[in-house]
This record gives sequence, C-alpha cells and structure tokens, in this order.
Amino acid sequence: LPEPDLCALDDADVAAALPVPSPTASKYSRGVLGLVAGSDAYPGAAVLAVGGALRGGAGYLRVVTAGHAEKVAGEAVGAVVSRAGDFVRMAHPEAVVTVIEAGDADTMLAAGRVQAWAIGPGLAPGPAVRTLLTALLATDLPVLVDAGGLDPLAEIIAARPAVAERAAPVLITPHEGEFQRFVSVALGRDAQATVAELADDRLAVLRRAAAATGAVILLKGARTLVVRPDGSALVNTTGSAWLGTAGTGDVLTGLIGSLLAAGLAPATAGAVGAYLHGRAAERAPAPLAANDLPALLPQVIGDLL
Ligand code: NPW
Ligand code: AMP
Ligand code: MG
Repeated sequence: LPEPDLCALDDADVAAALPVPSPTASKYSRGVLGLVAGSDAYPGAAVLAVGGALRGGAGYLRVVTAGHAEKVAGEAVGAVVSRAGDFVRMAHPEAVVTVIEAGDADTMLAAGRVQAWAIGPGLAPGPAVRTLLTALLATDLPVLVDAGGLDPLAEIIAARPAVAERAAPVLITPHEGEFQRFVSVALGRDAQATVAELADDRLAVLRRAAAATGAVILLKGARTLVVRPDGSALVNTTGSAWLGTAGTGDVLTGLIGSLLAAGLAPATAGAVGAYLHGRAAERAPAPLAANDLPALLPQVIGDLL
C-alpha cells in the first residue's frame, strides 16, 4: 500500500538540495566537518569515512582520533601516536588530523570552526567514546552518530534522554544489527521483539524510536529509510546489493557528515547522502569495494548539477 508521509527523492530533488559553492565561498563557509573515527584495530574505517567526506564536498575536514603514548624501550616519551591518524594522513593529505589521548574531549573540541560532528566509524569500544560523545552532545552543533558511537549514545539516552532536549539535531545511521542494540539499550526494548517488529512494519518501529529518542534515524539496508521524530520519512531508491561489503557504511558516514556541515537539515543530509552513495555504487564495476565509492562521487554529483 502507498504509505502517506513516505517520500522518495529523485535526481531533481537531490540536485536542488546539493550544496553548491557560491562565487565567494571559502573552505570555511563550505562546511567544516569534525570527524571522530578510527582506532588501532580499525584505521581503515577512518580512511573510508574521510574519503566520503572529502568527495561529498567538505570544505575542511578535521579528523580526531585517539592514540596511545609512544614508548621507547618500555618508557613513555611524551608523544601520542595513532595508527589511524597515520593512515589518514597518508591516504588523504587534505585532512587535518588531531590525535588525542583517549577521552580527551577538550582537545577534540578545540578543533576550530567545526560546523557539524560525525562520530563512530572504527572507534574502539570503551568508556572514552562515551566521554567524547557527551561533550559533543553538549555543543549546539548537529551530531551524526554511527558504528562505535551508537552503543555509547544508547547508554546516554537510557540514563537521561539528553538527545531530545538539545537544540541541535542528532542523526544516527545504524545498520539493522546496530539498530536492534540501540533500541534495546536506549529504550529497553527486547532485541528479539524488535527483530520481529522490523520484519512486520519497519517504518512503524522507526517512527516510535525516533519519537522516543528525538533523533533522526537513518536505518541502512536494501531500502534505507530516514525517519524524523515527527514521523515523516524518506526512502532511498538507489544502490544495489553489491553495497553489502565491509566499509561502505563508513564512506556513507563521511559523506552525510559533509552535507550536515554544509548546512543541510539532518534528514535531508541523510537521504541525499544515501542517494549519492547508491548512485556511486551503481557506477562502480562489480564487485565493488568500499574504497571505490569516494572517487565516483564527483561524477555522480557533476551529472546532477
Ligand atoms: P549477527 O551475526 O547477525 O548475529 P558490529 P560492524 C549484526 C568498523 N569497520 N549488517 C550481526 O550480528 C565499523 O565502523 C571497519 C551488519 C553482527 O554481529 C565499526 O566501528 C572497517 N551486521 C566496527 O568496524 C571495515 C548486522 O550486527 C553485528 C546486520 C564494527 O562494525 C568494516 C555487526 O555489528 C567496518 O565498517 C547488518 N545488516 N544485521 C575497517 N576496514 O577498518 C545484523 N547485524 O559488531 O557493530 O560490526 O558493522 O562490522
Ligand atoms: P555498514 O553495514 O555500516 O557498512 O553499511 C552498509 C551500507 O551498504 C549501507 O549504506 C547499506 O544501505 C548498504 N547495503 C547493504 N546491503 C545492501 C543491499 N542488499 N542493497 C542495497 N544496499 C545495501
Ligand atoms: Mg558500519
């Protein structure tokens, strides 16, 4: 049955929403994204997210990644080093990297002129992420939460529904497994019941979760849905099953983050990002790898403009 309040974007909608630099634009006015990503275990997730953000058109990309004290012969020598930071610098010299000690929110927030934050791809689980996320939620900037940021966000919401109270939006981009964990921790929903409810009426489950948490929810999958707390929703029609490969979600996070930083509203940024990501996948020779996607975004965007 046709679903009221469920809208699918087309090429013309996406073209109209895309941020195009004005003649007087600068790297700052085009959107400064703060991206908190990567760990020793998952440096690749940070590299992929950075690729999505740069080719999504971020004017300035600040990458914040947690490192560890460098040791020589077992002795700390003062410097904080980060494998993910090194990988990002080598793969994307455009990105400006800040290496922090785990949980050092003050140094993270000192990254200048940030207009939106994205946190999650490849983060190491642990209490430090919750500290960083709490600090980001206390800002008046849009915050995108994915991957390793989702469990800490669920814990924060369970303790106090801060997300609904903050003025700036929160956008979460879980896959189905992450969404089940999120609602089970944040809202005390039984995870198995959520699996059954999602199969029965995906949109209804998302509408309840968005209304209860105050977050815009982008649930990834074959038919990615974006749902606002008021229940209005967008469905993505681009992409293919070849996207089911490691790291594609990390590219999407960077891409959506760049659109948020450029000033798009969260649901629009999510839906436009999913649309462009899907179009890039349609152009990638199959089987695609996640790292193919960023390089295809300029063609996709150029053809729409
Ligand atoms: P099961 O097996 O069905 O019971 P995780 P992740 C379930 C980083 N990456 N898609 C499934 O449970 C990410 O950014 C780094 C997927 C499974 O056990 C994250 O920080 C890369 N899972 C981190 O790795 C490239 C689904 O959820 C669990 C599902 C972990 O992210 C890869 C997986 O969730 C990756 O992006 C679905 N549709 N439905 C790199 N190169 O550095 C249910 N599940 O444990 O959060 O694992 O998504 O791989
Ligand atoms: P993640 O699991 O975080 O790496 O994200 C996976 C990405 O691939 C998301 O953008 C999904 O929407 C997309 N994806 C996964 N499976 C499919 C599928 N069968 N059809 C279309 N897109 C998919
Ligand atoms: Mg992911």
